[in-house]
Amino acid sequence: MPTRRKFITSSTTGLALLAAGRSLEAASLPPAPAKKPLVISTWDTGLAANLGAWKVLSKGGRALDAVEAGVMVTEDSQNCCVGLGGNPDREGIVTLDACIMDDQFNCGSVAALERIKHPISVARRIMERTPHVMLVGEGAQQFAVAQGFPLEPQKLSPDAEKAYREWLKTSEYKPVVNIENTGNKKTVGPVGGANNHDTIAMLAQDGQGNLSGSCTTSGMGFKMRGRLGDSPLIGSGLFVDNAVGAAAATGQGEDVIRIAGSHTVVELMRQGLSPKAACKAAVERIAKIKGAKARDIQVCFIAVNAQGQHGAYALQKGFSYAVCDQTNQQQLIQSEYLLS
Ligand code: SD4
Repeated sequence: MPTRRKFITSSTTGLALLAAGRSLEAASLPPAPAKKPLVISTWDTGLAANLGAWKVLSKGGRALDAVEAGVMVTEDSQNCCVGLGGNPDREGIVTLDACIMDDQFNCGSVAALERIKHPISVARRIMERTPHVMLVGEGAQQFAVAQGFPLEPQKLSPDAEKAYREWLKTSEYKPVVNIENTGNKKTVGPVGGANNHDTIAMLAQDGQGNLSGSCTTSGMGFKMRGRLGDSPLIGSGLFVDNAVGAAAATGQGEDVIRIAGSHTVVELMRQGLSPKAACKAAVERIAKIKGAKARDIQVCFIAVNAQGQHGAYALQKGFSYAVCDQTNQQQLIQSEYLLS
């Protein structure tokens, strides 16, 4: 039987790719012993984001600060994935959702936020400076401005502008799974689907063993105005219980919400499942609900338990998650998946 080691290749830049896939026995071996601190995040965009988080963690910083700093890297990038560079809704307006949760059940969330560059930081301010967990729309923007966040121009990035114009030709909404692995342009599908997965979710454990998580998104491209997915919803897009573990989701938000996905993964870890097994059980639950329609969507979970073991599982092929710890600062792991 092949060993786990044989499936790990390292480049000179230190990038290690663990090819997993359902068929590879190696990927079902127990995870390596925990190495604190640790940060994991969704898709290959997570590689750069993890380095942002690592700057905090490697200096002994808090997981909470790390998960904010990490996803800010992605929010800053003007690609079509996350933040103001993301794809707009069907009215042509970019609306952003984000949430953050620490090791003490403190959480903050912002949804349908317009013209603010760092929704994750607004979510954190809501958590720390208001009696509320969630602010949406105009009120969220007012709060952000009052807190000193600059109001950015209402303008689409060149990529989003192009994609939106293309989409307007048909106005058809056809999500295509797995398009956010930016390194693989071949996975980009037709207009109206190609840019429908637009999220980064991140989980970190700091040197003290405390967990935190963050999630930020422009939501699904060309969504109905006012549509929210799982990403700003504590319990769906993200959940952290420091005594048990943390989980986060990406993919078709509606189906993650249906099972309160991230909370479900954490509760399954509480029952003794490994992070990967818990993610798999949650994916299976969605697959069962969806029946034949499961083939039309993608959902993926990542998880870390209190012992610092991590894992992930996806409904369909193509999901990867990035891991950064003391030994591998840039590791991209291809997730196992349910449907072959
Ligand atoms: C949403 N879960 O808005 C998000 C989309 C996503 O990668 O994850 N994109 O439903």
